[in-house]
Amino acid sequence: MDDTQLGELTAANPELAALRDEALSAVAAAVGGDALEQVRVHFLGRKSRLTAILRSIPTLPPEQRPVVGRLGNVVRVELEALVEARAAELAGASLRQSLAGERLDVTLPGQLFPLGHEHLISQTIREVEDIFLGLGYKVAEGPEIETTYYNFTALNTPEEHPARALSDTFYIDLASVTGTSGGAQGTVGDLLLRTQTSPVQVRTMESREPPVYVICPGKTYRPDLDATHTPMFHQVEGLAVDENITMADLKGTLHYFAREFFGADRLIRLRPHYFPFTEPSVEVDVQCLLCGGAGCRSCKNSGWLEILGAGMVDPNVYGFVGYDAERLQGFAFGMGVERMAMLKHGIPDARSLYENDLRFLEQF
Ligand code: 2NM
Repeated sequence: MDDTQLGELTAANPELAALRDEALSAVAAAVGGDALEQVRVHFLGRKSRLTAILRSIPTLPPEQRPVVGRLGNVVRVELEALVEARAAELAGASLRQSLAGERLDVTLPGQLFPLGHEHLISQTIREVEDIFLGLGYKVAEGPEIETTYYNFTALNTPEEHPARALSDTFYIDLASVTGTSGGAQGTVGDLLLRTQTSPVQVRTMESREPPVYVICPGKTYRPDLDATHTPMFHQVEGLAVDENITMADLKGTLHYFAREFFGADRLIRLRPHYFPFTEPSVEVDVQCLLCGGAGCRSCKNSGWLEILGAGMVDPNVYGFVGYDAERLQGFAFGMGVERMAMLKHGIPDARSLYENDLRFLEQF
């Protein structure tokens, strides 16, 4: 409302002019949404004096009616706009206030969580994998619950072999698991926790054509518990099947591995041994890591430490997987990961690997 209109209004209806003045101050003075709403109802509501004045126009002297009617509406529209503007102003202020109060300093240092790392056994598996991946081998994995066929039979291990004995193998009693005698799911004694990872190699040969170069890392299970045995342990087994593979390839591969894993200049030696799945079979020793071959307590004065078993795959195994034993030769080897880690790091008791004592595990 400009000054001319205000003069006109004051002359025509001083009460309305005073009311406008009062409302302007009240709106400006309102702090907070609730207070502003009270002001709005008081000056613009159905029971307000402004509404009463506008309603009473018909009773006014005729010459006042158009002026009060016109200027009364100007006042109403003016006040409504003012209330709205003040509401926006108050909302902005309250937002600014809460933003200031709740401000986060994102540059403060965070809460530090102690960083973990891979278990020594996982690290060791990785190390062995890396060495063979560098030679072109692939990594293969398979089930930890196996059948006697894959764990023993297809590995040329006869029914009466002592490795199959109850005392050397965790058999799974299906009756105790399913409440039945097995039935279609197999007879009790057919399932076991694999005692080696070689069943993975049998499965690999079943599903792939040669040449095959794989290593099979994973958990294995045998009922032993002492300073050098835990009932769950890890193996990495390797298998190479191709044409024209000889024992010289096996020796060269394992010598390379021993130097990569234990350090340059390490010598290895092969001693005759027996495994059902390889013929001939050998056990492989590495020069003692402590005395270098001179003889000490660690190597029981022999100068050598046994690290793995190996051999040329028995042709009977090829018969089980449908490979041509006349055309193909191959070698296989298997190592205990716990044993490798213990030798490399001078760990006297395998059980300490699985006691979850961080004072021990954090050393590696
Ligand atoms: C060993 C020692 C010697 C072996 C044999 C095979 C397969 F599947 F080719 F017959 N896999 N692993 C093997 C051979 C494992 O572990 C001490």
